[in-house]
Amino acid sequence: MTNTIYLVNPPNPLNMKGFPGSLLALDLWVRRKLPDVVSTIIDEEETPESRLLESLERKLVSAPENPYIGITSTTATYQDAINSARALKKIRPNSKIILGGHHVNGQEQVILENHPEIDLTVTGEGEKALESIIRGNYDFPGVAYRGMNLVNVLSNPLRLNRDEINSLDLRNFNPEFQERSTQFKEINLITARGCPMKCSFCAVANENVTAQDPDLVVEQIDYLVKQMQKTGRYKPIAIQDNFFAQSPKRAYEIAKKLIDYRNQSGNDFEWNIQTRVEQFSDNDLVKILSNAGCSAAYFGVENFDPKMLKILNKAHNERRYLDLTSKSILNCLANGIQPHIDFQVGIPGEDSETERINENALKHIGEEAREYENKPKVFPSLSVVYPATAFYNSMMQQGVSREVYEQFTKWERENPEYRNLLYGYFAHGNGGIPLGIMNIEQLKNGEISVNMNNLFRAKRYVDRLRAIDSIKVHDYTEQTREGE
Ligand code: B12
Ligand code: SF4
Repeated sequence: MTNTIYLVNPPNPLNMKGFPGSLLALDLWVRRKLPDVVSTIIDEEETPESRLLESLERKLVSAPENPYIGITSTTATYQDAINSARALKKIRPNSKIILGGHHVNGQEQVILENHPEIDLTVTGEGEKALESIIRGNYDFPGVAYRGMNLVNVLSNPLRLNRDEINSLDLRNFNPEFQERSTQFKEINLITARGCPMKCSFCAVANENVTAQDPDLVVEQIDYLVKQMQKTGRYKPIAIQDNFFAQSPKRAYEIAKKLIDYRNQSGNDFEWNIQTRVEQFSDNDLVKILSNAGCSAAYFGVENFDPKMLKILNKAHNERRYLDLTSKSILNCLANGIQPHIDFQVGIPGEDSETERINENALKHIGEEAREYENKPKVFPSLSVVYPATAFYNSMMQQGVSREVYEQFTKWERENPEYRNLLYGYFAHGNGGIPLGIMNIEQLKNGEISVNMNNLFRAKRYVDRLRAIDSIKVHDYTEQTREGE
């Protein structure tokens, strides 16, 4: 093959917007490891379906006959990624098209069987796998192709080590696309990968954390602050690590270094994080993070009903988890950090008792928040099943076909008005299967059918949460950002 790789962000008409960090990291890795290879990023996020072919044709006009083309895909953009692959194969029939990203994990065989336009898939962290493909070696952990024994695809392929994660320094990302990675009114910064917890619904669970050194975190923030000073456009920096305070020691260290940096430079800036509640029950940690400029924390609380927490496998000890949740929210309010509560509705097994428990818990939080200026903000989302999760395995055991995402993502893409019935509450989990509001028997027979009673029950439930005093319930039709 050639020494050319194109890295494509597919159209993204229906989900939260923002340039994928994956392509910035892959592009930097290729430029570093394979200096003779020309890496070009193509961004089709805003391209309407009807203009996709024409747009790609224009961007590939001087491409060789047989380039490598990598496309990134979440479950939410899967259909658009496949459409992009079809268009690209039409334009360059001799290209090798590689699909990577969260949707691929566990779906390699289904994708390769259903889509001749995809030549290779990459599971998990893609840097080393992509390097190996470009070097011509496809027999590499995480790489799958038609004709190989797909049972051999490693579910947990080679991950980057600490030095390698440190080498993915945002200051060296492609500047044009780094600028586009600014989502909404925030700038994304990723300083760690993985999460060791095993939440049943989560697409990034059960992997040790690999994190950048605190000094590098501060240097990257310094760079972003100086960029903002140059352009005069000030935005909070969103640290998009799955579980920021997983190591409280590292969180303390970053906070201390940022306080020194602020004092020495005189620069003022805001940043926010995604994390779990447990570590935030330590008021000293919350205080020092606040002093370092942390203005908001997104907690994947998910639910206040111990029964649901068990189903979600959210905590080892549900009662203790709920105590720590209350404490952490209060610590945030007392220290001027805005607490955001990610919250799931429509979990299979949810009943009126669950609704009552959650309404009461949120009322109680509202009452406690009354004396503070900040009000906790709740981000409701419909519980969904993503590939390569414990929920996925249980959905398979119930008899749903492993091809279900082929049908569901297509159906969802063609029926966007379905989300409007929930006024955007579908939000976080686009593309995933909202098992709690589906007619399961039909789903098992390959038919996509929403149980309207369950859908409207979920809507009424969220409407009641919206009426609670002193908490704000987010409306996803006004886009801001996603939670943990
Ligand atoms: C920042 C972020 C966003 C940003 C940026 C989007 C993006 N695509 O990066 C914004 C706010 C825009 C966003 C939006 C959405 N997000 Co989001 N987001 C994240 C978050 C927190 C970090 C992503 C990131 O940059 N990671 C760092 C990079 C380096 O890792 P990576 O993306 O996994 O990429 C690596 C591998 O996957 C692989 N890879 C990826 N693409 C490719 C392509 C090729 C060719 C190869 C070889 C390899 C490869 O190699 C990469 C480098 O190792 C993740 C959680 C997470 N930790 O990944 C959720 C996550 C990706 N988001 C998720 C969801 C659900 C959404 C939305 C659907 C929300 C919504 N309702 O609108 C949309 C979808 C938007 C889209 N374009 O797909 C889910 C996806 C689950 C799934 N199975 O699809 C995740 C995993 C969160 C979760 N735990 O459930 N998101
Ligand atoms: S939901 Fe949060 S805590 Fe649970 S596995 Fe995912 S990232 Fe980790």
